[in-house]
Order: sequence, then C-alpha cells, then structure tokens
Amino acid sequence: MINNETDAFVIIDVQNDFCPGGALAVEDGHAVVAPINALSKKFDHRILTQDWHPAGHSSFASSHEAGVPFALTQMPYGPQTLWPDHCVQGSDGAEFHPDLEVTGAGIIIRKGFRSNVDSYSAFFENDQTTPTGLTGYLRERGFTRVFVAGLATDFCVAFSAIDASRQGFTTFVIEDASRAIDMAGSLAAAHEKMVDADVTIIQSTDL
Ligand code: VGL
Ligand code: ZN
Repeated sequence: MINNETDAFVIIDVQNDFCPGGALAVEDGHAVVAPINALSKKFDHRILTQDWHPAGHSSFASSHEAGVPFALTQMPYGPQTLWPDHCVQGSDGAEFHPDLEVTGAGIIIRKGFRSNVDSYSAFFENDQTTPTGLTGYLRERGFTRVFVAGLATDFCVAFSAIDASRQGFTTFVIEDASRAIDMAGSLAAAHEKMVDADVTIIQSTDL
C-alpha cells in the first residue's frame, strides 16, 4: 500500500515527557516506539515533530494565576487547554524517546516555540493561521499522501491529520502506532472530527 514516490510518514511528538514518567505522560505512550520504528523501515520519507516550548509558555498552567492543569482557558485565539510544564526547550523531557529511530528523518519540525501561542498541529499553530511550513515542504517535495502516528492521538496527532487533510493531502492515522491522553471524552471527539475531515484510520498491519 505504501508508495514512496508520493507518501510521507509524519511522526508526532514521541518525546520523553509524553511517555510514562514524563511531565505529561500518555498512558502506554512508549508503546508507540516499536510500531513506529517498524513502519519507519517501510517509508523512505519521514518527518519528525518535536513539541518545543520556551520556559513559561502560555499553554502551561503554571504561567497563569490560579491556573490548573487540564482546565480550559481562553486565549486571544480561542479556547486552550492548560497543561503541566512539558517539553521545555533543551530539557530531557523534550528529547525524543531514546529508542525512537530518528537518524533517517529528513526534517524535524519544532512547534509551540512562540510563548503566546500553542501548536498542536504540525501544520498550523493553535491560532489556526500561522503555518509551520510543513505544507510547503511536503508540496515542494511532491508528496500527496500523509501517514500520521505518535502522541497524542486526540491532540497533536488528530490536529495534524485534520490539517493535512484540509491542506489537500490524502491522510491516514495509524491508530495502533498512536496513544491518546483521552480526557473528558477527547478521544471520541477527535475520532469524530477526523472522520468528518476525511481522515482514514488504519492499523500498522494495513501497511
Ligand atoms: C501535546 C498537549 C500539549 C501532544 C502537546 O503532543 O499531543 N498535547 N502539547
Ligand atoms: Zn505542548
């Protein structure tokens, strides 16, 4: 099913802070490493994303007076979930999982590095207007299909996949190579939005 002329594998945020023991640990987050490494052998073109926040980032609950992690707040660009401090630039938590195969990746997209705007998606920041440049990179390289996996299914994976589809790429999420935060029904909601955006949910075994 993979056509390396047209297909790119986008690996989202497989970083220590999203794995057990990390600051924003996703249950079983480390379990994505083995299936992603296996898939990486099949795709010639791999893109890594890295959540990369400056200290005191506006998405951190600790940056808000009386801010509570996982609560929703209003930012100038719309609603924003507040998170524990995570993926601070240069910290161990922001490093890729030590077992993730990273050497063959063509590009690493860092995101969330502007203090006042979070960025779940690999394509647009949470203001939904500031591009990261990934669309241009993929188009210029001639890719038409995007396969997305990583952490977390219901936030950065889903937002990236929905934006990829809206940007005109045929988009797949590899479910068993992703894990979710799943708070307050967020996984079910993300599933529905992905389906509405024409994202196809597949399993590693489909590839
Ligand atoms: C993520 C929350 C905050 C993710 C990143 O990678 O899904 N979630 N920052
Ligand atoms: Zn983040």
